[in-house]
Amino acid sequence: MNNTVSPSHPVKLDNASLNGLPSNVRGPAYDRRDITEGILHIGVGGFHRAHQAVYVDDVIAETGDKQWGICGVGLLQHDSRIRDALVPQDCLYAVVERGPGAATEARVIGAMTSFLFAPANAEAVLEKMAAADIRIVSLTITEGGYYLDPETGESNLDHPDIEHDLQNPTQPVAAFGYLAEALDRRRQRGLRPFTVMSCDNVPGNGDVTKRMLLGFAARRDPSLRDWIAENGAFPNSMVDRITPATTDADRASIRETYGIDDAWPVVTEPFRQWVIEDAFCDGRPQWDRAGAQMTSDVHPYETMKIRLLNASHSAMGYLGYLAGFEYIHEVMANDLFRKFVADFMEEEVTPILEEVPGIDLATYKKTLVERFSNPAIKDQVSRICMDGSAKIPKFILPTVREQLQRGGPTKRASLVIASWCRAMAGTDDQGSKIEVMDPMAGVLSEHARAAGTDPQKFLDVREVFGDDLPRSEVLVEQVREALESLNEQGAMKTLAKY
Ligand code: CS2
Repeated sequence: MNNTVSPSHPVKLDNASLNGLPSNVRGPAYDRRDITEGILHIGVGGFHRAHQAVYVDDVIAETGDKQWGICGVGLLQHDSRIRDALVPQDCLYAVVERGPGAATEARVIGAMTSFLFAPANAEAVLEKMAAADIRIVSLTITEGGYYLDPETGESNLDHPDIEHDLQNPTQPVAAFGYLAEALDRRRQRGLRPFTVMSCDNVPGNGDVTKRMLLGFAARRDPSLRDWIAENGAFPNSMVDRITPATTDADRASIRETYGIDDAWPVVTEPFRQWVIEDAFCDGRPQWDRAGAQMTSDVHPYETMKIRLLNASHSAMGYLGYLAGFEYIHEVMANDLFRKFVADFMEEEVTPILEEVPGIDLATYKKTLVERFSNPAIKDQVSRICMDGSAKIPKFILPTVREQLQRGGPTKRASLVIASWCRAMAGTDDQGSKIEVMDPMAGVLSEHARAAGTDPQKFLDVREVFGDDLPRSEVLVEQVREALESLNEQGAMKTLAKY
């Protein structure tokens, strides 16, 4: 029965409260008691909970197929926070969609039915992954979780985490250590492998995951590598839904508006998109019944999305940071910024995109501008600017490389690189401190400060720019010009010139 609940007595989310949800909150349209878990997901951040988990929730409701519940897994120490939030509420949580108008929609997602915190019990995670029911292991381990070399796009198997996992197969720290050990257990037990499905914004995310895992497994045992290569599957995918970090203000407003007390709700935009390569080795949910697009070739979709959406985000992020903006929609409300982003997409990115089946690029870009401008989700500039060392090489630099090769325009991308350098030096145009949140913060800040207006020192961070980009005279000159202008005149005046 649905009730209208007073915000002063909010409903604490858990299985028992599902029957008494306030009338303006939609609960799972199925009984979750007999769900079995067929998916194990590593990296239970807001994005996974607003994206894949929502699709699964819809599929279960739509098809009644209950073999694809999700077991969430956290690998990082700070994932104890999400465990402490989710486990007491039976892994239920609210997803609130906020469009640009006043209307918002809240629903409670039931697709995740358990959560395991790996640092406390690696063995439990490995055994769960090795269990016969688990047929898909999906990943949102962030762009940095793949240890990619910026220039070759190949994984770096010499990374200390990978080294650690080779030495300690039953106490891994990286996702790849877990995958390899669990797959080995399955092989020994005569079970099929699970499909490994990456849902990160990494170009060719499935292919990259496959190469990394096979390379890692080969070091453990060549026969394990061959077994995975022959029997496993690694679909590529394009994932999209802008999902800001949840704030205390979100928690409070959800309590107020919907009368539910959720320790960690997710706020997101109404838009969502998922294009998945239909390559699974042991079945999959009918995601197409929930609006996902199954295809044989994800590449054009994913390139379009990463190079337009994510790259524009980085552009707005670093320049916006310098100009003192807090939220992306504020950046977009500024004419100079809006024009800069539109021109960057149009002149520097669009020429290198191939045709994308079923998509009109002009409409796609227009929709992006609308999505970026959505004031209701309050997407944080600081969120966008996190982990640039893993994002810039995937979002911006491939475009730069291609344009340099064909003698095309890279002026605006160079300004983005320069703004990143300025931001990594740690102060904005008003002299306020910028907190650098990046695993490579130390190196980046050091190089950025040493650079001043000499781009070479910053471009020398090989892990980001490779060996090729610092040698491009065109790029070095353009970044130099941009840096000089940013230093002398600040982001706003510089934008006016671009
Ligand atoms: C953002 C993405 O982190 C970032 O820099 O560009 O998180 C973006 O919001 C998502 O990829 C949208 O699908």
